[in-house]
Amino acid sequence: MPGKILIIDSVPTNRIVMKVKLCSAFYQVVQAGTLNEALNIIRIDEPDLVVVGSENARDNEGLNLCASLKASTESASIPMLLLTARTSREFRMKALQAGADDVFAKPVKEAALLARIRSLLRTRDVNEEWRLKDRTSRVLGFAEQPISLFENQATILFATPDKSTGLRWRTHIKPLVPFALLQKPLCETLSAMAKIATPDAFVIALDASAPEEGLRLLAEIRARATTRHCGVLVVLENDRSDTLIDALDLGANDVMAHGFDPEEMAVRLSSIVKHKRFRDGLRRNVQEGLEAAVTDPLTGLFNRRYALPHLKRIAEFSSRTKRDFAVMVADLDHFKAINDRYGHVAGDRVLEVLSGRLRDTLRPVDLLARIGGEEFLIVLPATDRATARNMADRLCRVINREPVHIQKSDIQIPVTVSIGVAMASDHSSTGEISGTALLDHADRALYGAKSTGRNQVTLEAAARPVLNHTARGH
Ligand code: GH3
Ligand code: MG
Repeated sequence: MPGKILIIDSVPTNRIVMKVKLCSAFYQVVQAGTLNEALNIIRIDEPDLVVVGSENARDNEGLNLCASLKASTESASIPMLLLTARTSREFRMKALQAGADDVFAKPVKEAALLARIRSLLRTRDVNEEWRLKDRTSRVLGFAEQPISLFENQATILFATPDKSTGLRWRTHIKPLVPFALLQKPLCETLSAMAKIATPDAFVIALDASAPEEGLRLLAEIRARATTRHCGVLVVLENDRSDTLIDALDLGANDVMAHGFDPEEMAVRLSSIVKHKRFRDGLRRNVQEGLEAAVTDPLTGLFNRRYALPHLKRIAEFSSRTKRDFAVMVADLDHFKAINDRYGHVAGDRVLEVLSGRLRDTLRPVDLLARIGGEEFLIVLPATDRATARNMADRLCRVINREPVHIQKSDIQIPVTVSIGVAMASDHSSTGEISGTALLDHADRALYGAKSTGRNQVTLEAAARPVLNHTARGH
């Protein structure tokens, strides 16, 4: 089933006619004759979309129904269409202001109505998907940011066939919306995107005689990664349902079928921007949640959850390319004593500062992760033994180079580190190199470095210290 639609109409025959139309397009249909019946249905089993039908004599009833559904928290986010016998602009404006997503005049053009339903359901699906992901991030304890819809001014770009239309529209819209307004000729809009910040929404004017250019721009906007999430409002100069259907199916968020009208455009644009900003917020939350899931909050380094699969991928890549790589485990020396002597907060600061020193010394391609309290995993891809040894030596030195200064208490804490190193090439004769096995080997080498004095590097194959910074006076 492509979706569930609730028809609300006080006239039973109208409901039946509409039900037949929607069922033939494979929608599941439920019906209500009054607002209360509708709210009961919504409470039990939320529909994906609501179609409100209203008769001439009862048009205000239809408007009130829309307003009541928008006002109820249970139904506020469900898209809503109003079918009416009235065709006046005034009535259309009232319906949009009451919360309807669109208004169709009876007799309804079935294909256009179905295209509008498809478009609204598609948007709703996308919103739901992001809402679900956002909820997951929150349940996991990430992404606590509330969504702010208008933290900075939204930008709208008018793409019109000629400059004068764009100018006229901007002038009329400006007093009605709090947005920054730009304009470009249709044919230059895409090339302009490389030079300007991506707008929140596009308004595309379709030339009645040659709508192809505008439709092509719409398709490009939806295809490109940078503009895919922008809102799009299409303006048709004549009420051509084939063009309207094309625009909706190509991904327009909304279509003005009766040409330019400043008030109507302001209402539709505000709704598009609000929805777009809401989705942006959800997406950002999910992105930040994903980052938080793989990041250690104290040091900002990757955590074990990220590091181990990454190590596995490096091992697989190395097996394929036959290039050696190094796995290191670095562990701070006598860290417990640092905590005991200076306190846990100072200990945390030491971890932060030293993580920064390690990060600044490694190359961007190297992996650095905090895999235990004061234990770090370092992986150097495509690296031979001599280079790995040099790098481990440098890391030892940068940790020991100068004590960590704790500003608050103005104390200096000297710290050293021991590093165990395992080289993939020492194990490649046994076939596939396993990242976790190499990690075990590096751990064993680290044990060697600890047991023979600390503040030094031990290579697994050598199994003895190769550098001793204490002895060298560091
Ligand atoms: P060794 O030289 O043998 O590694 O000795 P060590 O004291 O560093 O090792 P041990 O495993 O005995 O102690 C590690 C200490 O690290 C114990 C724990 O309190 C501390 N630690 C672990 N995680 C954190 C943290 O996030 N912050 C702080 N301040 N201390 C931590
Ligand atoms: Mg330690």
